[in-house]
This record gives sequence, C-alpha cells and structure tokens, in this order.
Amino acid sequence: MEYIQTVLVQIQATMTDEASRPQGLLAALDEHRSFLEQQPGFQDMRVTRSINPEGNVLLVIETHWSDDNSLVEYETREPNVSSIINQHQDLIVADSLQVLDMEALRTASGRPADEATEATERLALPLLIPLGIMAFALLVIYGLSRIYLEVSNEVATGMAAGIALGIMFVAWYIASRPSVPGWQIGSITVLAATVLAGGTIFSIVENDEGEASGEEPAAAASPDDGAAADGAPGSLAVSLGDNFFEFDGETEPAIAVAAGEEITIDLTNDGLAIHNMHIAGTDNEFGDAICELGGEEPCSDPDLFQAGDTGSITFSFDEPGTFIFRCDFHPAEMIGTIKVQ
Ligand SMILES: [Cu+2]
Repeated sequence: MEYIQTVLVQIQATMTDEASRPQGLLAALDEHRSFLEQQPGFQDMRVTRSINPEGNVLLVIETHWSDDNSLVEYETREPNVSSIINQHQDLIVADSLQVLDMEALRTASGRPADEATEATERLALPLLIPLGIMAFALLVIYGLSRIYLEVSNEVATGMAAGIALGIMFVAWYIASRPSVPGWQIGSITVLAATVLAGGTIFSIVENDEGEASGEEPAAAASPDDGAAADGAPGSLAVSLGDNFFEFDGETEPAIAVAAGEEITIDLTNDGLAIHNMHIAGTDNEFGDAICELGGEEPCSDPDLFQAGDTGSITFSFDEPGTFIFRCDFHPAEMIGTIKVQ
C-alpha cells in the first residue's frame, strides 16, 4: 500500500515569475526533496502545475509514503510542504491551500499499468478468484476423502475432529490479532497444503498397492457396461414395451450371457398392456402356453406384469446355445433370444 499527501495551492497570476526565481517557492520545494529523502517511509515527491499562460497557476505537490505512520509523522512536524508554502504567503491565492491525505488503491510503483493489462485484470480477477477458491475447495474435499477412506472409522472421526479444531484455532488466532504478518499466514497455508498433499498422495499410493496385491476385491462390474457382452455377472435390465422387449436399444434383443451362471434380468413394464417374459427350455420349445413361476421353463417374477410393474427373471443354461424367449401374451411380435456363451 502507498500513502500520498497531496497539497494543492494556487499561485497568483502575477506572482508566477516570482515563484520560479532562485530562492523562490519552487526552488524551496526542490530543496525540500533532499530533506524528504532522509525521512523514514518516504518514497517519492512529484511537483506538477497547471499549464495556464494566464490566470492563477495550480500547483500540486505529491509526496509518496510507504505507510500512513510515516506520512502522519512528516505532516505533524516542520518543515513540510505546507510550512514551506506558508513561508511564501505573498505568492499564493488566499485560502487556496489544501492538504489531502490519500491511500493508493493499487501498489503499482509510480507508473500506472497500461490499459490492456488493467482491463485484463478487471475481467480476469472476478473469474479467477472464485474459480481458484472452488478448485482449492475441491482439492481439499478430494484429498480429505482419500485420506478418510484409507483409515479406519475411528481414526477418520478423530482426524476430522482434529482438523476442525485446528481450523478453529487458526481462525481464532487470526481474528484475535490486529494484524497477522504475511509470513505467518504463508507458513500456515504451506503447512496445511503440505500435510494435505502428503496425506492424499500417501492414500492414493497405499490404495493402488492394495488393489495391485488383491487385498481389496475388484469393484463389481457396473450394471450396464459390457456385462452382457462379456457374460460377466452383473444385473441386466430389460424393458417390456407395447409390444416388444427392449434391451440395449434393441427391440428384438439378443442378450449374451455366460454358460453355467445364474443370470438375473431386471424387468420393468414400461408399456400399458400386460406382459411377461418366458424363456424356452433347453429344447428351445415353449412347453407351457403361459409360463408359471416354478414351472419347467424360466418365467418372469411376477408371471404377469401390469403397466408400471417391476420384477425380474432368473435362469441359467449349462450349455452354450441360443434360446428364444417371448411374451406369452404377444408371442408373435414380442420376442428375443438369449445367447449362452
Ligand atoms: Cu407382451
């Protein structure tokens, strides 16, 4: 932050030459610069005046300070810009002396940044700050969740309580002090980030090793990706429509399953009519006109689906082959096949 004392004063039109002569006001101000350079916190002095060939001349004297204490210190003792001007009362327009203490909002040293940079900053900061905070929060959530997953429940609870207490302590420490030096905030941030990053990396490495050595069972195949094609165990879902079976986007589906495994297909009647699912026996014939649960051939449970009903069908085939299935209520159009591999 930079603090600026701005002194405004008008020199009478008839006195401008007088002010400019050696030993005049301007020379005195120039000389004052070497005094200023001895003062703690002093950074720069700039004297400007309005370009006005006729009439009174506005003189602006800015002194720049690194902190407000230095500025106040300087202002309350003589010599200072005001006292020097007051020694030249005869030159100035009565009551035209004004002293303003100002605080620079940007810490740019002297020269303002070019407009392009400024525009970029104005546009980018409102986006970057929230995005940065969000990314940081996500990293914290991800990191902590990895760590919590790796440790036992009791340890995780203890850790969460410890972290909460730690955050409260740091917040209390910062809030209870009028100002906290940057290095302390920096140290706290670096420490927290290091612990979090270290713990996260440790958890990930630990977890990978666990998976590699088979300590943890591989995740079950997800319901609808490749389970059917691979014949891997997993739940399959078939929709009953008016009047078709729909599976994987097909309306006369061929459903691949593995031989010798018990397969369960989830069923939903998404149509308005009644339906069921009846799979042919090993002879690929339908023994019953309408199948029954517990009968000779695989039959859906329930054996009659009203609109909106959900249920399933469970079956297994020991030998590879292709077996037909149908809805007993719409056997001509509502059909499909089970491919046992
Ligand atoms: Cu049907």
